[in-house]
Amino acid sequence: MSPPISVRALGPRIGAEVLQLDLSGRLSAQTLEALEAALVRHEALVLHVPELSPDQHLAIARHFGEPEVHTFYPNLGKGHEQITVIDSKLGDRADMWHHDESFLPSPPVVTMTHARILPPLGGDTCWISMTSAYDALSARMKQYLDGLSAWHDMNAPMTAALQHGVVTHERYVEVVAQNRRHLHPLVRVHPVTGRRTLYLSPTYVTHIDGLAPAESRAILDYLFGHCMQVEYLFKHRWTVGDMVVWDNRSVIHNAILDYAPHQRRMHRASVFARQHQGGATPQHEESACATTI
Ligand SMILES: O=C(O)CCC(=O)C(=O)O
Repeated sequence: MSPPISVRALGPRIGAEVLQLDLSGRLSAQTLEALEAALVRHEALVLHVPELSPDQHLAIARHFGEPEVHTFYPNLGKGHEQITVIDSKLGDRADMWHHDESFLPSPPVVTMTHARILPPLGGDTCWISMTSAYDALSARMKQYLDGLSAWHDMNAPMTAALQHGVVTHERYVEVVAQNRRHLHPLVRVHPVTGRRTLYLSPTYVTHIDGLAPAESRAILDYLFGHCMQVEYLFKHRWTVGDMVVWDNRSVIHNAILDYAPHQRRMHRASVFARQHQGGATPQHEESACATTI
């Protein structure tokens, strides 16, 4: 029997595309499972689906977990609150390295973003494989990180945005009042692959718990620099109708802001793990030092 989808790797560590995905009918359970397997293996998966409707977008999202209403981006409104809109015309952008909403106690496990309006040039998105970055650390550094946790704080980028005049003071106060922050282990275990992955980003992580401030800063700066090596990177140049699905447990991402004054509009859905799914039910033992996501 032929496989339900055909997947072509776009890089040795991260990134793949699905060739010829037919959306004219409902996607079969077999196809969705094959998509999930490809996602877990390649960490970021490009689909070419120009005809994808918001309902189809949500139907695919539901296979991966429980679609969320995003914490701070706007959405499509009544009936489609779980389709988030990131539109430069509305002043929204995502030009920061981050795991999606890592300031939540259980951040989304998978995100899928569909390109609706693109600038003539630019607006590419980049992903970094945090599993590959972890693998490449020295044995001594891995040992040092074991058992350490870091604070992920939604207010950190808001403060920067206020300083750069990107948000109003009213909006800043509204967001900061939510006081969303959470302590996560710096090293986590992927629940499906069992691979260890670094869990930190320069956007949301403020400091490592329990370390002297200068020590925390030095370690974070080393780790951020280490992760930013090009061999862990996958970059996608969008065409309208592309959708990229990424594994928020194992990658960070950044949408390059180089297209002003042109418009860039993306529709996205992200999902929380369901208790009965692989995403939430660890298939691998937790180690004493790293926590399964
Ligand atoms: O606009 C993009 O390409 C990425 C959007 C993003 O960062 C997000 O959905 O969290």
